[in-house]
Amino acid sequence: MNIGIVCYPTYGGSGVVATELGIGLAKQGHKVHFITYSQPTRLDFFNENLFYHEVDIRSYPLFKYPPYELALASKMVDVAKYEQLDLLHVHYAIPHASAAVMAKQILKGEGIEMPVITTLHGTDITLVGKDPSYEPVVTFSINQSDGVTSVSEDLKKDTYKHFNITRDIKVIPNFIDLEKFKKEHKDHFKTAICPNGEKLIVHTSNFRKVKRVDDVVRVFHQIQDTVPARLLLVGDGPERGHIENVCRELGIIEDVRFLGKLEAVQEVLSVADLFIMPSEKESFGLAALEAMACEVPLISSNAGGIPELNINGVTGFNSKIGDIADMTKNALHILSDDNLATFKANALKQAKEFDIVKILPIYEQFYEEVAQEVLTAAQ
Ligand code: GMT
Repeated sequence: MNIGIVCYPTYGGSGVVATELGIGLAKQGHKVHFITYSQPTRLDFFNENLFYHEVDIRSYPLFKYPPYELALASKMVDVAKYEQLDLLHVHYAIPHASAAVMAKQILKGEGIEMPVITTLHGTDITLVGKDPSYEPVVTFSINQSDGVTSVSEDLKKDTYKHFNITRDIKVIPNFIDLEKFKKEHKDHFKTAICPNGEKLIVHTSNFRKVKRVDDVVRVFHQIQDTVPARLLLVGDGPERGHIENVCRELGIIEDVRFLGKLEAVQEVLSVADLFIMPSEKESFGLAALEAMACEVPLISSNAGGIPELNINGVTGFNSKIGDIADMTKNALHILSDDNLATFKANALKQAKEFDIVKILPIYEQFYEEVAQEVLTAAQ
């Protein structure tokens, strides 16, 4: 197929999923056209089936806010027509779904039927989307899409709860490339960070409030009362400065390293003993899946779709949001010499359920079904 993919190209789960999906589809022989405002982060190599179309945003003194959605819709029309797309797949509802619905209408006026699939990723529903400033447009564009997917059962449930949705939502979970995310032998790295055999705890996120990085640091602080440990914080974002202050106040700054936005996060995960994801909201938790693929067990909150990934008592533990005492107790259980190897093995086993090799064909079949339905309805 000839597929147009629209996503946020920067760091972030939805952009990563969209880009890895496009790369996977290209390897299967599909032609994939990314339509975004800058080159997706992981799209930094040549493949004969991958194309990139940059959205051109023209500003004008009259515009206080340049109308990105209009420029995006125009670009979608252009690419759909001239590259003869079979389908547009947009990731993250705002503003991609509404721009796609507009592009679809424009193309229809020119006699071109363009199937539109929208994938809901999380905050486009649970945080931003349900805000009254966006809700009517989000509802409209979900209902006007020809196919809708969500990355977990929980996100699907939330979507039906918060919006007046009149169509089916298919759950297609996040996935992982196990060739890329696997435990590597980086023992020298572990020795450098944990010279006395300390346990290594890792958290990766975009450091937004919703990630509750405070809780990571507080759990780590309490773990240290019993087990010598080090904490690596990967990523960056608005809460970073505040978290540094919390580490200073708790007197643990010497045991915490801020690594910033790392491209090869699997190298760090390869030497980790535990991953902490205490999020307030989390539709799926791709960062946790990446950790599990590198054989790292999980301490998490029970928010959103996390329990669909982290099986309580098997791959790690889920606690109530903000229950630092419970998270600490569970972390110590996992880190004990008797249990760690089993939890690590279970984490990898569960990650294999989300192997891209299993999930990609589900997308391909969904594309075929939706495209066929649109063509049949138009005849
Ligand atoms: O977690 C974020 O803040 C980034 C966000 C995004 O849209 O890029 O991630 C969301 O989509 C990911 C991919 O589907 C999911 O794995 C994350 O759980 C989800 N984040 C939230 O729901 C907070």
